[in-house]
Amino acid sequence: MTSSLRDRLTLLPEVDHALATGRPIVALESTLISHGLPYPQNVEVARASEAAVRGAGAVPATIGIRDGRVLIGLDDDALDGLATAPSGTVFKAARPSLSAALSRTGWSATTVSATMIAAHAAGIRVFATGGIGGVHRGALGGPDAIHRPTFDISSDLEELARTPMVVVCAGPKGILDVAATLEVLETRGVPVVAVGQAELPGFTARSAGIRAPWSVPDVAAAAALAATHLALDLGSGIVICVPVPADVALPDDVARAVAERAAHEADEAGVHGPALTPWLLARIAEITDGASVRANTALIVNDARIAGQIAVRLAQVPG
Ligand code: PSU
Ligand code: MN
Repeated sequence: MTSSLRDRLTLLPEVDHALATGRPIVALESTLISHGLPYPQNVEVARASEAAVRGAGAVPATIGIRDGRVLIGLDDDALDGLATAPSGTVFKAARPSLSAALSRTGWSATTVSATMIAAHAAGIRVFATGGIGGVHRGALGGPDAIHRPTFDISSDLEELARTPMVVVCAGPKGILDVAATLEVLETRGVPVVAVGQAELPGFTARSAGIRAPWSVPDVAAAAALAATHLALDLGSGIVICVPVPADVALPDDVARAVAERAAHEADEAGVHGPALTPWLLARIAEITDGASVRANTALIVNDARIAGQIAVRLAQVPG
């Protein structure tokens, strides 16, 4: 009953074999499947992400929690089970709720923080997601605060500060106070790197309207920087940001305006806590008539592909 995290891992045979033989592996999270996207786009994107990792020459390991076990790699049935579980029955597991997730029966999906914990325990070094969580608008007061500060800052940021892992995303989610999110990451020692552009990628938009702290010209340079970061053993992760594919990107100003509108509506509706991010993503999908979902699915698959390429390069460097 009181097993360690390692004792609770159930590895898919393919992932187990890849770990034993030093093959490149990419962890994928499951909250974007259960809470981030509607059915059937969620299961389609989960499958397409795994295929993109394979296409790059790496092994995918989608991570979820079921009946007290942390599953490192989901087979087809498990992926379907998670994606089609009745809405509201899948628990959202982050660092603070990991013990609760492991104490209940049924499915829990892992957020960026919980996926990093599980992937690190398994020995995986590269992870792909859509957009990391961060400082919500109004968390700190100031011009974006509608009432008093909410202090709603994702546990993703704390995890990035304390778990050495390469996290590939399309930038912090656009629903956030992105500038404040970057400041927290800087304070906590987490490099944030844009690939192929000076501007920070803006999740469903190409640019967040802010210069990225660092940028590198291409994936090879991103992989080299990530290898150096991990080798220094600083303890923290590194965030590699690749822009959403141009053909489905929302215009920068549209993405920003919609995010602001949704944040105001969430405040008026009194939505807060772990429900806030899923609520905002769903509301933005409604407001944009599905355009945000098209961008979100494309960027997730693109991130998985790039993460696969980085994992392949890292596997050539002893870790
Ligand atoms: N990326 C997406 N969609 C998502 C998420 C990421 O494209 O739904 C999830 C991740 O699991 C991330 C979570 O950790 O949103 C952030 O939730 P919160 O703000 O409650 O920490
Ligand atoms: Mn939160």
